[in-house]
Amino acid sequence: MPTTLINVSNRLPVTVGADKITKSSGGLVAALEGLSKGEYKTTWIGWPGAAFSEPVRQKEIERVLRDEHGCVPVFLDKEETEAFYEGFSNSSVWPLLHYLPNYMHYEPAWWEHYRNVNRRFAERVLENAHDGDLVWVHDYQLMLLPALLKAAAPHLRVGFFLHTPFPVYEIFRCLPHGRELAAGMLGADRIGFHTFGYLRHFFATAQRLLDLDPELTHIRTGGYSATLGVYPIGINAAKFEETLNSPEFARRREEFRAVHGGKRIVLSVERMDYTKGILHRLEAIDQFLAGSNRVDDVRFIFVSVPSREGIEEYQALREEVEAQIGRLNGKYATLRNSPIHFIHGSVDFVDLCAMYSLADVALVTPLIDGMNLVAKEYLACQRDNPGLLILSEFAGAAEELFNAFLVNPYDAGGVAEALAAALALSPEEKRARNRPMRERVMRYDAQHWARNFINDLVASPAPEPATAGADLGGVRDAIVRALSENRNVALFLDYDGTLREIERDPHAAAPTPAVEALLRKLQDRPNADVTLISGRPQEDLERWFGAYPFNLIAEHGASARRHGQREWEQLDRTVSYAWKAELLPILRLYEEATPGSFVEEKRTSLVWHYRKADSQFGAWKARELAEELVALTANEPIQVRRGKKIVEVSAAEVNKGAAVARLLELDAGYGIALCAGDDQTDETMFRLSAPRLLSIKVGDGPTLARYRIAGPAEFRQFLEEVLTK
Ligand code: GDG
Repeated sequence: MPTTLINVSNRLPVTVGADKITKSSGGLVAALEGLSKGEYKTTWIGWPGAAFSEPVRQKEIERVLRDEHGCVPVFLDKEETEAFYEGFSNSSVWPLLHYLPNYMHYEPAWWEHYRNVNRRFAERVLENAHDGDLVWVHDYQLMLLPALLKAAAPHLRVGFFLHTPFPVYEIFRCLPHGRELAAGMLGADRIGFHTFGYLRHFFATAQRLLDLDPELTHIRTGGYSATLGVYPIGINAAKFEETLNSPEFARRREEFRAVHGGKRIVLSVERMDYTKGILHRLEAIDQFLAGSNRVDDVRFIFVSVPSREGIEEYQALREEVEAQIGRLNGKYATLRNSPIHFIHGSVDFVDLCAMYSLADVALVTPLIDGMNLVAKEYLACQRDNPGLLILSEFAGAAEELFNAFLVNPYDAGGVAEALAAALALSPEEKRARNRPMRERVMRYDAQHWARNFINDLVASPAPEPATAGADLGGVRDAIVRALSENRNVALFLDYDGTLREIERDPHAAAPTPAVEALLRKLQDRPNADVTLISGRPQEDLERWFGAYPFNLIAEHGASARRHGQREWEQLDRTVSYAWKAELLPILRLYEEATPGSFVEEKRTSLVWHYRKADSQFGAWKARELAEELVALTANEPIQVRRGKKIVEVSAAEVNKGAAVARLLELDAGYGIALCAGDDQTDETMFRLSAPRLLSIKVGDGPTLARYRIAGPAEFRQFLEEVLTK
């Protein structure tokens, strides 16, 4: 049985018009068409390109799209397309992804629509997806979709590919709701970018904006793990090859050769978009023409496909480009030539290939571009009569197209010089430059790109169980059985991050009503013997939990208060803390050198906190501090620990595990015991090997615990379930 691949993009690969449906021929369509039919059955989910409000018409379109094109439409009305597509996607997200905050606009209502439309897409995917299907989400319009899908169907394999650049954190953070967008992408099992630079920027953004602790290509969050990868998109090589071999192509090329009467042709093809550097290019052309004595021999052809015309910036750009071209043609036209030939529209595919093939130079100078397929397509057409590619060094394609003339599009003089040099290059040299690039472009084509991404998506580690499900069945059954047989169940429960969600400010982490409701159930349940165990001082535990009939263990196991007693017992009477005075000045040095960090002096330990510092800088300094402390205390019974945004130094003999072991010894009559915790200090409990002792890790990260549960909310729910059975 072929695997079903559900491809999700803003636009379907077809456009539904008033009386017919037209197929589009983009690279993505070709890439997916090229996947073997025996291996994959492809369904496409997206917007059909126009608003259809009548239910009867919608039903009919839906049927035809599904039966004849393998497509499932997401219908959007006019208001939605304006707010979701032209608004948030193209006026807020697009400019920022392209480092142009000055072009950014934002309206809260757009964001609401963006969220709703992403939800609508999620519903459509979930209606159509079954276990074992692959879902591949494309681009910046659908950044929330991966996490929405994962939350509803954790076992679905979800991939996300970003076709644009991903900018540095300082730019991305300007985007209102950037945090939600990055978190949305992280719902995917695999996230693909065109270049390593974009991947690196996303990685740093996840670290700094979302406060995550990623490993170079893996980012774990909410029980899931996203793997990042680099997949430079290619062109539909087979279609170009086929067209170059067609008689139609040869005919058109000859026709155009005659039209342009022996002139040198410099070609630019793009959507009319401010990222493509059109005005900067015109400035370079002005400088070139001003310095050239062969103005009549060169013709610049601009194919500018109308794009996003509902957006003000795009209308303004069009006007400015047309005015500028008018000025330049006025300035440089002679009776023999008008140097710039401007087409505001698209040309058909064979014509495009003929022009690519005829052009002496392709001038591709975006200010920034995710990849830029035009550059690759131009090379594909340089088979017999080679021309030269001048390419912006800020296009993703520049990383692969190493033999092109690379230029800085902001440097008009430099681009003008490159133009003059390109026109003067010998055919042999052009051929030599193009050959290895063309080979690469034809070999690593769109099909290769899609296959690579999908193979890696299939090979991504299986999604980790986020919630109990079958995996927690064993521990649940054991507790329920013990309770039903009236045996004691000893519960050793960490507080912060286990029973209750972590707060940035530890003082704000008082028990919530949900936690209190659970604690009351625990206190009322006969045979449940509860110990709350924490790194917090005695006062916190007494204030919040003093009234419950629970054992309390404070300060990571340095002191305990048995249920029914008023006094705290020091478990660390024999431990010396003389080292605190010696190590404190070192921690102070790090406090001083790391803005936002601070030292906390506890009775039993010293803690350097950096959760309010820049997370990358903080993590770097934490590593340095931990190494320094480990080296200094190598021969002493002192433990240095890197926890969540902290480095802590404490006495090695004092830990939660030792305290739990002591209680278990004192009360060996328990039927079953369970310890649960979320961070490294809880690992000392998980390491214990007492009989009938079970362990649950709450949240991400490596652990010795036998079971895992996604977070405090899921853990509370789990306890409620076992207590009420
Ligand atoms: C986004 C990213 C990334 C253009 N004019 C005509 C025409 N085209 C075709 C070209 C090419 C496509 O449109 C443009 O693709 P680009 O890659 O150059 O740019 P974007 O549209 O901005 O695409 C970009 C891409 O996604 C893929 O990931 O490379 O960085 O911004 O295929 O041939 N086709 C025809 N007539 C035209 O007049 N037939």
